[in-house]
Amino acid sequence: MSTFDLIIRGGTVVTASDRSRCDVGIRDGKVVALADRLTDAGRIIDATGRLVLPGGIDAHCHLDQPRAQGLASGGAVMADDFESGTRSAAFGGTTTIIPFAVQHRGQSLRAAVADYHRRAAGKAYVDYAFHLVVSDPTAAVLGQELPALVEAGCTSLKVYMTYEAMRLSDMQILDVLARAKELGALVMVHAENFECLTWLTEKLEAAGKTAPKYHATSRPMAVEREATHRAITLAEIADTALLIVHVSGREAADEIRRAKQKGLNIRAETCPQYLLLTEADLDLPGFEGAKCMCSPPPRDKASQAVLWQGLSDGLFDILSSDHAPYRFDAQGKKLHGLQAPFRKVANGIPGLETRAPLLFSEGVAKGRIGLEKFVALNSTNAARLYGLYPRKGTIAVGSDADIAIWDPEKVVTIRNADLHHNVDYTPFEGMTVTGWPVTVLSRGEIICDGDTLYGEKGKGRFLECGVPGPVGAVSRQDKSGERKEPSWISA
Ligand code: DUC
Ligand code: ZN
Ligand code: ZN
Repeated sequence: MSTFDLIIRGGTVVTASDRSRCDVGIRDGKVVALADRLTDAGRIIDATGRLVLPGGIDAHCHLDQPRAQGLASGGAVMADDFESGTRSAAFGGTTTIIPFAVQHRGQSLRAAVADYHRRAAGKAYVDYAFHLVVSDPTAAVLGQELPALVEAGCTSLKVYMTYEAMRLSDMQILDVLARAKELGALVMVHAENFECLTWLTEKLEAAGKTAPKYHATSRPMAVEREATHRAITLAEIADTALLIVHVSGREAADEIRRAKQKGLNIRAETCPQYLLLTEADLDLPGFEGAKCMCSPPPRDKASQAVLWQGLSDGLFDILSSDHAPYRFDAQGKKLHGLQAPFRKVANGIPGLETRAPLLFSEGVAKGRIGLEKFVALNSTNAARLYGLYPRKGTIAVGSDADIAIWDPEKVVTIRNADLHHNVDYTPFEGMTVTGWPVTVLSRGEIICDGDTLYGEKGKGRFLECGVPGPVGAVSRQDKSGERKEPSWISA
């Protein structure tokens, strides 16, 4: 028997803190050696001239969520399930995803999670964890269900300040924040002011302004800025951590910077669409602009510059896709027809496969961020944030061998026809990127090589998240009073 199952030879191994030319030895799905020259393996991958990076972690994506009214979807169908979504992720160098188990009002949170486990079972190509969405924080949910789910490894949850069927009042958000603090869970927030955007939407509709471009008009930067400020204030009052997700505008970014400068425990996420698209992309002929409709909407060039600055200087902790797989057909964006007012069009765009290549190309290849920062934003910070580090998010002895081998010079023009999701468009169609992951491993097994899928569906496993980094100071206690570590530490 060989010493290693696999050696990745001669590449440049990059982590969030350093880089070195070395071989990576893998056995039983884990990295077991990093050294100048390793020998004796069942298989050797020549990575000369390549970058050997931790697999990406897309910590914000939506897959196979049940249809419902009063949500971002407007009743549209999600075209990607755990099979097509994780396949697409893998081809883009992402080896862990964290989608959302959504509680609908009146529903038990535990039932929502049980349903989501059923949807994922036997389908995933890469490992996955779940965030929760809490839309009905009853005494039973906060008192019994949430603690049980945190114990079961769902240690992060999202709350909404908008959408009729999802939004919580400030008082409810305070209740959730306070409970999450006790449990050692991390709260994420969708920060848009519901009443302001509803008021603006009604005015626009009364004036007959219902085309996709008015989606952006109905949700100006102030709508996001105010809600971001309020959410930060609520976290300050509850004296706990908060993650602001999908930040789009420079004004919201300013609020986050101020909060961080004050020493508040605020974390932030942005997405490729806010770095690369603007409001003008919603203003295309006919219904085309709906392809770039998401909430919050893309902003302006000045916001893009502020977000890039924030990615490079640590304002933003992670870059996620917010993959929301609505097709451009009658099941998706066109569910209510081509003349549908923007209010009825599904909010969200696909991006699991293009997330990391876009960050690499626009960030590293264009000199906006260094390689180590890319690894941090693409992988390591999400692992730390959500209690998966160092099992995921790095290349170190003992870590899972989730690895993406990148050709930093490969030039790819993004075409939806070449992507592996089940959505019939990409908002990034025709963009040319430099750098692409050419070989991708999940726990030591090659799942993609070039255009070929080698992974087996169903091999991706559910990950129990440990204590999230920002709330790491809080000790989670089990019934015996002992601190509960993430299961993989004791495994
Ligand atoms: N919020 C998300 O996080 N994703 C899609 C749409 C939305 O409103
Ligand atoms: Zn959201
Ligand atoms: Zn989302």
